[in-house]
Amino acid sequence: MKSILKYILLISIVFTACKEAKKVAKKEVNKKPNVVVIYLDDLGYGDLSAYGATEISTPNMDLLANEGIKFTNGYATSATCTPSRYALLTGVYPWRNAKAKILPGSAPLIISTEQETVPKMFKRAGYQTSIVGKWHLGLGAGNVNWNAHISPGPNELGFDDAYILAATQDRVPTVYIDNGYVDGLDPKDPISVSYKKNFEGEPTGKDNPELTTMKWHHGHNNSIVNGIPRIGYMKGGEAAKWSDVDMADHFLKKAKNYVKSHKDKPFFLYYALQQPHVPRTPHPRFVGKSGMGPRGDVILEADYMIGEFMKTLEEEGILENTLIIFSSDNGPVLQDGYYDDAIEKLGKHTPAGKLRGGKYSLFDAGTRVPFMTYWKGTIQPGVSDALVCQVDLLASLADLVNVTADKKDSQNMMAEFLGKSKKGRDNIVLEANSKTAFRTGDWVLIPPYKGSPMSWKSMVESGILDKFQLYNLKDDAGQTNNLAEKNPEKVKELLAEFEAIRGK
Ligand code: NG6
Ligand code: CA
Repeated sequence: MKSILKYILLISIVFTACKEAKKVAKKEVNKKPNVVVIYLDDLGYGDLSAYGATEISTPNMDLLANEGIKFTNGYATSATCTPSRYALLTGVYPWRNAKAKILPGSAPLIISTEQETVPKMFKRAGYQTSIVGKWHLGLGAGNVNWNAHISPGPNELGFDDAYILAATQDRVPTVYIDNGYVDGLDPKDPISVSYKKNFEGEPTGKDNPELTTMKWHHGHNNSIVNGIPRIGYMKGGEAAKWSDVDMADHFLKKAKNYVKSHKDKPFFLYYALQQPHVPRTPHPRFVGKSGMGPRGDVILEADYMIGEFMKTLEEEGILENTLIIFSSDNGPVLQDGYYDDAIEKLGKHTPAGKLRGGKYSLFDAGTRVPFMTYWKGTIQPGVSDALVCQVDLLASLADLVNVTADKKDSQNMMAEFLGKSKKGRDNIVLEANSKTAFRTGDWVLIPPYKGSPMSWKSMVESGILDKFQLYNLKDDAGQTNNLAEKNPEKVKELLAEFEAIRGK
């Protein structure tokens, strides 16, 4: 009898010890949450139903906004892609690097391999790191040989895994790059790329409109791939060329597979979707679904992909241990180089919401973008007016995973991202086409610049005027009331604050 009791006691001790060990292990896991940055391309402040869109429904993005923190003053640093992505990954304002401008597909890497980056920081914290999707920060050191190992690139900047499109969907080379190698390349059919001149005998959008299925409006009249004329010339690589309509599914599959095969250790995944940048090429199952033409359809497509991705996190049992940060690299544009009915079929939809301007613009819609943080079970849903910026990811995430980082312009907004503080940044320098503006509190100062007030080809207001512009966003979110002339003292005060950061 005694020995039976002893036996039971022993079993219960072992059982409790196991339970405790499991608890500790869980805590251990919880200490290091996975981090996923979901980044869209040209998605506007008003493009999500959670941000007020009434003509389009984005349930999966809405879930992140409504069950996480929805930031109403969340910014990209820039009104175009390359500089915003530069800031997101390095924590450095892009106007500090003259090369951080929209890059051709053949441009060399603009981030030094010595520089601090978000993935390097994560690696120091013991994380696995990966990028799936759009890169657009240059590759190689000049004169890239697309038929050999392409380096330096994301792998040399801290990403253990990198499955990318080099630049943009509208730029050559129209192939995926898998850890430095063109995916599916047939060595007997090497790729050549040029942004200067065409390869002999190759058709172009300009000379062979009969071969195109999408018509170019401005630019975009060089090599034709899948019936779509692109920016830049390319020859060869037939078997490696991507299918535009399958791109979203393709990236989703890569992102899902990454999660499935890396879920046992903490990971950082930068999932950079290509929508709704041009060319807008929804998969046939999304065509016509928005009633708004391809731009609306690819927003629905992106929303679906995000939903599927979230399902994977849930199915793999790691949703509650994953912080998701969602944003877009710059504001919206309708006409960006192809005839695709974006304007004609827009109806009552307002991609920029209540904001003025759009992509390329110094006005707020250029840089103020949807910005959400979601962490099931950890972040309490809420709306935050805190001023936060993508450049803050470095310092904030370093704080989350408890390592030091070379922060530069990046500020620790982790408390804001977790909904524990609404303080935010005091100010932020905004950039569009290498011109800068300054927001501090609710004030925005745009210095005088030479140039056209309209980017005519894209029909977006550039925000450029030859005199000072001063707006107070508190009661003028649409930036219609220029207060500069009436408030010279305020202009002076803001300019001094601006120049202290930006230089004269
Ligand atoms: C512009 C392209 C535009 C788009 C943009 C980059 C022309 C006329 N326009 O130069 O279509 O590709 O670059 O967009 O070529 S971004 O979101 O990657 O910054
Ligand atoms: Ca973009």
